[in-house]
Amino acid sequence: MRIDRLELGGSCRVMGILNVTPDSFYDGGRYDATEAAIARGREIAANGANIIDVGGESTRPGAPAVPEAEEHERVVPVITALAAELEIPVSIDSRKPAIARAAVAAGAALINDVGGLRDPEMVATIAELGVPAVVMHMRGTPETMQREPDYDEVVGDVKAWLAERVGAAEAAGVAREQLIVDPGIGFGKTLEHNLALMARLAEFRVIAGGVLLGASRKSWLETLSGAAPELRLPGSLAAATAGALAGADIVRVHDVVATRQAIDVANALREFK
Ligand code: HH2
Repeated sequence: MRIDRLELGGSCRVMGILNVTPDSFYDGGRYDATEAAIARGREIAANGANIIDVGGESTRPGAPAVPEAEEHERVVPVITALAAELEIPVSIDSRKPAIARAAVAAGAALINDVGGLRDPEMVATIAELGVPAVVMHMRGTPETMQREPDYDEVVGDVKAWLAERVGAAEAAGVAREQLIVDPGIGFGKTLEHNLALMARLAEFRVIAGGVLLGASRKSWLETLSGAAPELRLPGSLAAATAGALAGADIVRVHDVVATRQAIDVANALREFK
């Protein structure tokens, strides 16, 4: 199974973000032309990423949905080029089963579903293709998720939701080890919710085959320290390092050079006997 190429287990992996969008909250508009995106993908690989996550639809709070044909046009040529050329696996960040399918046909080795496998068609696609997938927790949709998010007990609620999604996927023929769970930092959460999830990240390890943390440059860092997106690298490094020390298998980040060094330190500490 292609999950072998991800080589999960042992050390924490760095997933470099490549948003082929005009409107992503941090890198929107920088790589929305195909050639610029491919060049950025090469750079992410050369900078030491273990995985490249290609997305064609922003999921920032309030973001509108992108039509399928447009998302296809954004991501498929980039994935085709990078998957053919690079040694590291390419991942598709999409909530749409048809995009996930086209991306895998173009060479993607991992499906990153921020919709958390809520679409039965996505579950069927993953079962049929046998590729590993990230199951992320989100409250509502990007358009609605930050409207007064509320939980009984956020860590318990998110763990139960993810376990339920993993169980439903298993019942549809997906292997549990094929799935990587993600608490969805910033997706329908307040600062306190995000901190609780990060502080207790280790508890998510028993749910499926791995854990992913995506905290890079998100707005909780501004709530905590007043920094605008372009000034959030130090906080992002602290979050990635804390995640790796809590046992994250993958950290999803914008800044590969700096995060690579931080995660090398965290991995050395994890492995130190
Ligand atoms: N966060 C974003 C997008 N995809 N996928 C996973 N698994 N986990 C995350 O935390 C996550 C994700 C949002 O970040 P970004 O891609 O930089 O922004 P935008 O959605 O505006 O493109």
